Amino acid sequence: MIKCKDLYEIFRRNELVFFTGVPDSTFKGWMKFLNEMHGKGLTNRIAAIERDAIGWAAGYYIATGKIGVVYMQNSGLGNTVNPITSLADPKVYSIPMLLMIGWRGEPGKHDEPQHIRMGEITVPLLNVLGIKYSILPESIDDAEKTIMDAKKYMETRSEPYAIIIRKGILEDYDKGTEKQKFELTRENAIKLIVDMMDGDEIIVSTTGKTSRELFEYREKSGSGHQNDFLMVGSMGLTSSFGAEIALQKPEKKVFIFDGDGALIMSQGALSTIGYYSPKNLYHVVFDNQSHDSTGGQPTTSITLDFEKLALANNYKGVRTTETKTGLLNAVKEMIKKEGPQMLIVKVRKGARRGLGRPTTTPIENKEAFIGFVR
Ligand SMILES: Cc1ncc(C[n+]2csc(CCOP(=O)(O)OP(=O)(O)O)c2C)c(N)n1
Repeated sequence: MIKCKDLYEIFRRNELVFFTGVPDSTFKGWMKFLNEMHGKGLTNRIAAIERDAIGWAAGYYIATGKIGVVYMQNSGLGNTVNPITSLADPKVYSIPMLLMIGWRGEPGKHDEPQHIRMGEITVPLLNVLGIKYSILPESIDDAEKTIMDAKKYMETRSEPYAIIIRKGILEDYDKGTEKQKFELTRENAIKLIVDMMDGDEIIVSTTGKTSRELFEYREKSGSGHQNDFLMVGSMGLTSSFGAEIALQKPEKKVFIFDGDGALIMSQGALSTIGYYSPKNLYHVVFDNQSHDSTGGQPTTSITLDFEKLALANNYKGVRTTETKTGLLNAVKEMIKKEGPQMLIVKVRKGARRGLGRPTTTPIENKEAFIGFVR
């Protein structure tokens, strides 16, 4: 296993000190390290979506002549295909950058359904894109040689290069716990909202622990899963998916359970939602100011005014709360109003230990949900 500090020293010796991307749990220790070291010898530019990270790294190269490192989970590789082929590719601007890709769904290893296809096609996709790659070796000396060779390749050819990171290769760096400023956990907030429903509402819940917590609560309360669509992959798509269901099924109240990271990733969808304005749409954002599901890395939510964002996009109303009583009151008031409405719930980072994963398959989830919705 490679220590974060040792990996950083290799990057530093190779003048690779600019990092940008969207986090992945495959290297969550490394992400934590980058966040802590930001401004102290390296830059960690938090990107909203992987495709933007290609833009940040390209801008960095053009401005400084130095090569940036773009990190991502392989689920985000598809989001980079357009800027890789139309900006970084040697047939266009020929911009070198090092892609650091976490390999979920590696063939032969157990992983969740949403990672299987991308795990299989990660290497073929790099081949199709014409990107040379290596798999990061486990020994530090071999890792150093890989990164040095990658640097040489990028410099001589002025092209992107990819390093694929298997699960368990990088150390799980942890440096103490952080102070928590909010009263509610995301799981508590989910339970409180679900308990206020009368059973006929639809919930579309976002990628990561939100969907896992909702699933477990439904299991525990024995209410079945038919009302819920768990968006286990496709981060950011709960908003468009949920809003279209609301437009097609105006007689049902549709709740979107979103995360700040996922909402930021798909901010454009808010504009479409506001334009078509489904009256029955209630968009709840659990804002823990982080990508909690991949290890709690910061998002840019701290400088984002969600209330202004929603109103600027033509939502009919918006409210923010951070307490239990505030939440109960806000939901009671919100569902009396015409949508689209947004409710921002400020929650603590973190989840319960031992939180499970859905035990039904996505196909079972889809079929039960269709049965309820149609
Ligand atoms: C396109 C894409 N990029 C990255 C990921 C990895 N990923 C899964 S959940 C998650 C964090 C989501 O953060 P947020 O929406 O704020 O919800 P939280 O986990 O904080 O509840 C990330 C980065 C992914 N699934 N898909």
